[in-house]
Amino acid sequence: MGVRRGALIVLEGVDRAGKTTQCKRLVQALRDSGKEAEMMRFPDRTTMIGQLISSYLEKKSNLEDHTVHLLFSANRWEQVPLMKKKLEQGISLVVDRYAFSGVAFTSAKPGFSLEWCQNPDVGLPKPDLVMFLQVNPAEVAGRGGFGDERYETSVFQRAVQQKFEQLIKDPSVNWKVIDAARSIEDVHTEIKTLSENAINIAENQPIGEL
Ligand code: DGP
Ligand code: NA
Ligand code: NA
Repeated sequence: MGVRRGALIVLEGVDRAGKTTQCKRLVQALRDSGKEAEMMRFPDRTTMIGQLISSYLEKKSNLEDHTVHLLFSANRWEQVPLMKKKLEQGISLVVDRYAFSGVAFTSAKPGFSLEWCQNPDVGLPKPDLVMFLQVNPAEVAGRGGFGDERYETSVFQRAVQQKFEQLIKDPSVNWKVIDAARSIEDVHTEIKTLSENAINIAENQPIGEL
């Protein structure tokens, strides 16, 4: 038998839920316990497509809404060969946002159905585990204000939150809802346990598709 594959682990949630902090902590904890793990994030602003997205988010350029949706999806697709290679080498990937952010953020705009938003991501590697970091906007008010990027307003973030609440009902995805209003340490402990279980299960299963 070959190498056991790694698990594809995704953290999702609205802005300021603590995803980036928890992704970093999780990768470190998995490595400390002898597992191979790497962090990825979407959008990946380092590629050519990612630079178009970054300029749009920084409001340095305007892009038509369908167009930007397809660019975010393309930015995930361009990493698929690398993701599959790493998973097959036994490296678990801890990913800060994925296709669910794509659907939640675009479908929060007027005139976009969930189905239209999901289509471009159909066929992407399916996460073995998606943890939704749930926060009440009032509870994270103390984490500081929003930045100046596009989408960073409380009205839009509430609409995104509602879309995520629809998405987490999809039983074909292994969603776990995490109460992210607790301390960083408590949230980390739960995320680590769920991730270790997902890694153990994934190694005996083929990589799925969204
Ligand atoms: P971050 O680098 O995680 O702060 O994400 C940048 C912003 O882009 C954030 O407001 C969430 C949003 N975003 C992430 N992925 C997508 C996507 O696929 N589509 C859209 N429309 N927005 C996204
Ligand atoms: Na952000
Ligand atoms: Na973040």
